[in-house]
Amino acid sequence: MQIKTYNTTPYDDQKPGTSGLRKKVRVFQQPGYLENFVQAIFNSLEDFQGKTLVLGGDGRYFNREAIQIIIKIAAANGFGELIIGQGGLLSTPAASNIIRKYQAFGGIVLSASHNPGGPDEDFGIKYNVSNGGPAPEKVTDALYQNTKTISAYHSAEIDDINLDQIGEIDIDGLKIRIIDSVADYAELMADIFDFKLIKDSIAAGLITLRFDAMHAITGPYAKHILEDVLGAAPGSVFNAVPQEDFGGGHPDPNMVHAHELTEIMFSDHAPTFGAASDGDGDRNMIMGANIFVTPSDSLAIMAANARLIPAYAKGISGVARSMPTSQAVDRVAKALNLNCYETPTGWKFFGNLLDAGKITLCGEESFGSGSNHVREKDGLWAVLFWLNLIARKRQPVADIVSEHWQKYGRDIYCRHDYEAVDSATANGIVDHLRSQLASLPGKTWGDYSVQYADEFSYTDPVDNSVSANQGIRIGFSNGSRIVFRLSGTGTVGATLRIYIEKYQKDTDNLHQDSAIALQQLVDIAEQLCEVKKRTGRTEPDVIT
Ligand code: VG1
Ligand code: CO
Repeated sequence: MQIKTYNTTPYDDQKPGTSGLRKKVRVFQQPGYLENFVQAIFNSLEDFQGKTLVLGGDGRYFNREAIQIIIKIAAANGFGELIIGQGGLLSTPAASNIIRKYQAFGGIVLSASHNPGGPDEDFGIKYNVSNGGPAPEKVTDALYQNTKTISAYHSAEIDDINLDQIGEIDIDGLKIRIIDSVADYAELMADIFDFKLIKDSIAAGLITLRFDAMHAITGPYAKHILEDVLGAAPGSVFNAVPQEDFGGGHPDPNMVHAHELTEIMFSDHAPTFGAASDGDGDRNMIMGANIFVTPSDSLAIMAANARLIPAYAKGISGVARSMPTSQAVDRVAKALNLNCYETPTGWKFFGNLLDAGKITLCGEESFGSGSNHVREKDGLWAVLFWLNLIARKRQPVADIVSEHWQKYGRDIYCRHDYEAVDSATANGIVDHLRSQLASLPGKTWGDYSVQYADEFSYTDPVDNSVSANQGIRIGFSNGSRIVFRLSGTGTVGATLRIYIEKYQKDTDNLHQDSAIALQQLVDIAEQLCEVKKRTGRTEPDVIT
């Protein structure tokens, strides 16, 4: 195999964010931009000669071109085998599974997840390590340092690979395997859940369902598992064909962007269960007839009922949630005497806890949950968990949620996002918040008295690494919280996220409207951060 070395100069904007590097497609299309980043990944790794690399993406615009470029750079850098999803497609959880199952050295996942796709939209790339999970910060830091000094990349002089043809090819000792994107993942799901029970419940009409794949990667996975294997009516999975631009929408499974599903679920012909997933298949939204389950509640309910699922029937070792996620799961952990961890935002922080067996389930408020079955969050896994739960409990979603609240109380929750804020203004908001921290404890607004105010810093209990500046937390003596942080996945300006949570244990008041219940805290948040005042905006871009 001929290997060519190309001189290059560094780009100064290749710092990975919450989940890899995300930029506009046109940024990635600059000469050497993707090549630099991929070579920098390999420069920061050791001892991978002859080993296996997994490659796949969510199918968005530029996915195929990027894969051909990466194949050539990986070949030139000495990998011995490349495992690639057919058509260049692998959902994020499926990629994680493939890395683990075939004991690969690592994997490259191409996705900008919930961000829109298309020539003028977003693209992304991230590196996952041998446990199947996103590279931890020490790896992404080394990779970033490399992008700043890179002077050359290597590329093999080989023809483009036919990504659509399943099979194995050998190029001068380099093995390239194109695999079915769905089969291994479907097998894993069948090992975790009681497929027979779910299938019988669907056949008996106890469960009727709609799944919105949002024109994204989960379509083929959901169609195969829910319709072909579990027998859901044809058409139950809709928007099921992955498109390069996700049909022009945001493939983000919340009630704002999955409005088609939301309308169905709040209509009088709603099925018993509804769900959606995101661009790369790691997020999930859970709904029942006339009810939306917040991701934080979903995690808590899964933890409380884990023993009803075959894979977790012997019990779970512990749970973790990202810092802004509501404390609902903490209450379950306390009652069941489970380990409970609060980590920074982003799945990479769960990896060590899962590897060490300290936790079995984990999740984030941003519509992500997962378990030790892979090292990524997993949208369809969460959907199957709920289907298995409904089939076991033989109860509607609304009753399962309501009973949970009766027992543990309810953490009423919402998140307000202010998107594409001028970066200097956003940093000014965070500085302003930071400057108030010392003086906030003891300050009172009506029922809310500040108990603590800090900037979250996390010390990993496994390797003792410290991640500082992970968001501003303001906790009130009645258990309520307001959290502020800047997004690490956006591609335009800055996104300010405000997370608001109120604990309600009075059993007569569990079903109140969350917007009304949280209004006072929303007002306090504005007084503290002044986002409306400083940006001139009157309301958030998205409320979830
Ligand atoms: C967001 C979410 C975070 C999630 C991340 C990646 O990050 O808040 O919880 O892990 O996206 O999810 P940020 O920094 O924008 O808040 V995915 O499904 O976009 O890979
Ligand atoms: Co995602």
